[in-house]
Amino acid sequence: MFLHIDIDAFFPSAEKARNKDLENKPVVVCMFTKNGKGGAVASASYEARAFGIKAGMPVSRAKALASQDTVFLQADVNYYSFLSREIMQEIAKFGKLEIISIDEAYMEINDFNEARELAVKIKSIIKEKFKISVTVGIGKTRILAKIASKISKPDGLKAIFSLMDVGNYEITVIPGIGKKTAEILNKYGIIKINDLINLGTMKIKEIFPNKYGDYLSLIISDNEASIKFRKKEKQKGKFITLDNETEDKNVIYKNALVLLEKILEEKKEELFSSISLVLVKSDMKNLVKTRKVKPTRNIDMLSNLMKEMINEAVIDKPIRRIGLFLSDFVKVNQKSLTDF
Ligand code: DCP
Ligand code: CA
Repeated sequence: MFLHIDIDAFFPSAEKARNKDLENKPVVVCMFTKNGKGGAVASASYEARAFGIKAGMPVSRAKALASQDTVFLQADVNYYSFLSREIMQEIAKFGKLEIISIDEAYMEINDFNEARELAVKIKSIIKEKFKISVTVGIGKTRILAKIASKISKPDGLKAIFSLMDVGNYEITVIPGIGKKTAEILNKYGIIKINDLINLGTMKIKEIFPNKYGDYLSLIISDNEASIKFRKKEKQKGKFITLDNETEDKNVIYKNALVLLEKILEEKKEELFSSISLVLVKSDMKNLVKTRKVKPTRNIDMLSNLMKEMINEAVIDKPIRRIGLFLSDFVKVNQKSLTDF
């Protein structure tokens, strides 16, 4: 059995935990742009979700939907990371924890009754110590545990033994089935999980003759499947050709910074979760460095990462072209341990 432990509305809950005045209020945590006008919603408390406010939405749209007493706050990612570590440490006292994102983790437990007792214990301890509610899903596989928590949020606890247990839910509760895949499957009349189970592995592999089809097949057979594929991240990139080839890291940095500013200017609402630097050398060979980040559009943070990458780069030939790519933050269902 696996537990999937997922903190409810993590960023807003973290804000509520340190400020009693926010209790029961709609709270929207945002990544504002530098001038404070634009930006995107990072997460909305459940009270704010009732107005239709969602993660990823432009702040302007969220403000239009919000009630008068809705509180908008700038994300304080350092605090959330710190809190995340504290909470994960607490949970890790009960067993081996596989942390998959800032607010999600799995734990493998041998026995079902034990899993259930542990889930209750974890929920109450986190509430008591941190004033934060978590949802715990229990499942035969990680995916089933994750589905269990997804459908029982917030403050939920649910166990699933087979995908059939959730046959009446829409296919989109399956991690990895997003809007686009759902649309494809809907065309085949597949709306609910039961439809997908009845479709069978052969037909699934016919529709998706790739790794994704293998993944869905494993899921409907209640086998452990790892989501190694990710939804395609939308990338925004730019290149600049230097007037004069150079090995001077300061010159490279200054040019890269211009690219960064341009990309941020063109993608005003986006948060980015990875930054890649491409240095094209005079022998036309490429040097590529990438850094993952928590969703951000903070120019200081991104430019610092850029500086780090440039400092690390071994520049053995003059550089003639510089490229910079930022990837949009897309919600992925499973992130690797190293992302956080
Ligand atoms: N996050 C973000 N931008 C997004 C999605 C998430 O910055 N587009 C951040 C804020 C969230 C945190 O990651 O608080 C965890 O994401 P979840 O998807 O687990 O969402 P929440 O914890 O906010 O809500 P819940 O798990 O209750 O649905
Ligand atoms: Ca969460």
